[in-house]
Amino acid sequence: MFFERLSEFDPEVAASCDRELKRQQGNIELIASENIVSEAVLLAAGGILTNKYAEGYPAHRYYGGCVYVDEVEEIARERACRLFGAEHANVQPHCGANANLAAFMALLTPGDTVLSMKLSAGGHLSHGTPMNISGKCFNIVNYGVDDVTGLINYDEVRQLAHECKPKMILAGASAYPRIIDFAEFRKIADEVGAFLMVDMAHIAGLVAAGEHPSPIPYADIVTTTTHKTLRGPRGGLILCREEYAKQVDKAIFPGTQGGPLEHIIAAKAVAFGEALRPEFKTYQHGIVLNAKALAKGLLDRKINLVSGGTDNHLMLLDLRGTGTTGRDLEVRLDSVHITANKNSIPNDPEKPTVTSGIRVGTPAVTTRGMNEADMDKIAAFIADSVYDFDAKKESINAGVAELCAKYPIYNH
Ligand code: DSN
Repeated sequence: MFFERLSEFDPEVAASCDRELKRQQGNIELIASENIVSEAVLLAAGGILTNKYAEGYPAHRYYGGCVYVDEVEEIARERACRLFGAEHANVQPHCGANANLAAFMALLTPGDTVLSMKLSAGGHLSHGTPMNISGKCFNIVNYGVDDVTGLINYDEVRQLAHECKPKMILAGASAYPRIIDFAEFRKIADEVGAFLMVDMAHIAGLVAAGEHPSPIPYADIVTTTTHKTLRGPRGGLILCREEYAKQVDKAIFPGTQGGPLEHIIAAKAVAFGEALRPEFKTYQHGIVLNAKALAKGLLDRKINLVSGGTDNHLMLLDLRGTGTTGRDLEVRLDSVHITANKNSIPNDPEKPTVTSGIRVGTPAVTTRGMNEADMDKIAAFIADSVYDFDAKKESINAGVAELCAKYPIYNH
């Protein structure tokens, strides 16, 4: 439906886009960081604002003709502040990694020490890994998770903070299935005179709806992407107190980015508007209920989970002892039209390209309307893929096709 008109101009690209739409329709999407946006978000993201250069900020641009993109960017900024109860929003980051880099540049000087979560414990590349600019320009010290419980050990964070005296502590993760105690992070930061930055990319939708405690009252700077649980277009966002507003804005432009993507900012504004509606709270609650149902279904079928379950939208399957690796299971699931990603688990004996874990999440399936009973079916598909794949492959495929047909996307 979206590509009929495009195909009149470029049938080759339109055909690939159409095949991708069919893939999304015909697959169960369990990648915890993905979602399915509304038609309104798609329309804004594909709109004519892509034609406009607008370096700078509303009312302070380096180009003429910005009056209407100024309106759109102001709507996005105001809605983002209202949604999260923040004093200042910068809606220009092209992605989460750019938002994180700008947050570092706003508060720190290259060479400063940052205490952040280890990548292998569920952290993120842009939180200071050596191959990322954050790791190349700053002195990074890492905290992990407890070997037995899989939880953040706040005593370890405190001890490391007192030892390394960081200029900033960074809380937030890409593969952490439990509540993060931002108040405790604030206490630790205050004890050592550090800034507190929170990357809430994975849980932003849950935070907006009150399903996860908000970092806003505790953090000096909060970054997020807009496309995960928040269900907006692919992009980034920075929220901060007014006292850091100028530093943050300068760190994005001219610090680390050029012209903002005003069409994507329009789509962010639309998504923030959707998130301000009551039905968004129902949706986020559904994500959490579905995650708990999926976790129960997996545990009932003898699949271990890191930390024993989930409080949020995701869980990490611990495949040690099942005879399969994260890489193998990702391939098997792909072949039965279930999409997930291999993921290291804490102290993983396998290398990162193999892993002993699979990360799954419920934002996209909940958007499609799937419920807790459906999660139990999906848990059975996954467990059968682990323990009895050859015998069950055909029936899993049929079950996936039935579920996908029951919950169409974009009425396709
Ligand atoms: N790559 C994202 C994820 O999948 O969690 C984080 O940026």
